[in-house]
Amino acid sequence: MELLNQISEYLQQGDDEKVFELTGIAIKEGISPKEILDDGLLAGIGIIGKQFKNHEIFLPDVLLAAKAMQAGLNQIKPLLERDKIPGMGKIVLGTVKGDVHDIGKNLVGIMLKGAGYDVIDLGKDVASEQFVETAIIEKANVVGLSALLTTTMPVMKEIISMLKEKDPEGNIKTIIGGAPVTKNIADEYGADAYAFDAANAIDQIKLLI
Ligand code: B1M
Repeated sequence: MELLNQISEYLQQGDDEKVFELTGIAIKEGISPKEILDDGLLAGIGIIGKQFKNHEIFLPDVLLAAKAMQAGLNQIKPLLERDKIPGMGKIVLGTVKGDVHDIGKNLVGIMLKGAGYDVIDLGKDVASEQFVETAIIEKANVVGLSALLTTTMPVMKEIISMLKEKDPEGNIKTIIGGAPVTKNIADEYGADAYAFDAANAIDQIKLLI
């Protein structure tokens, strides 16, 4: 669809104002938030990822595209969250220490809130101790960890081990995700679950609680 292609194009150009405007128009035209997300925003950031990998663009381009992605996400966020049914469980969520990638984590948070979960989002570049302390103090059901770098992925293992020490009964479950993470890695790190995307995170958390 032309409008969604335009959203993807402007996102790749890093034009956050245009992405914000066109996402608003798409909503008014009745295009579903899922379509806007998949065929507009995620399509655009996916191309940016490939170009960056192939050294066709540079980090500042990726930063601008990420800002534009966030502008679009902000528009569809209320729609993704609107069917909230409270009381499903409490999730402590964040991107691990050393990692500032938060778009995927934010998406997981938005979808979880929309599915009725109480989400405590600690943000990005979060100290391992903060995940563990918050989970214990808040009596969380699940700790959700995101990592986008192969170098920060092992931090998730550290957090899972710390949590197992503080909560030997295993009342607090763990779920991990992010582009380099796989089911095998989740098993190796001792995580209770792995999710490949935001929708799958909800399915997995439903099984955990
Ligand atoms: Co960076 N970056 N980046 N980056 N960046 C990647 C991840 C990279 C794959 C690009 C590439 O080379 N192709 C590469 C990592 C290579 C590797 O480790 N193997 C990379 C690199 C190298 C870097 C820097 C080191 C670059 C540099 O400085 N030289 C640097 C690191 C900074 C740091 O963290 N310390 C860096 C910086 C940045 C920006 C700041 C410019 C920006 C991030 C802005 C932000 O997030 N606010 C950025 C971006 C945007 C990307 C790409 C292009 C896009 C990531 C993204 O947002 N995708 C990315 C390339 C790529 O992934 N294709 C890349 C969209 C998002 C919706 O998907 O995050 O995968 P994703 O989340 C998905 C699933 O993974 C899953 O659900 C989400 C939704 O479906 N998921 C979970 C995620 N978390 C989950 C948690 C769960 C469950 C599911 O449970 C709790």
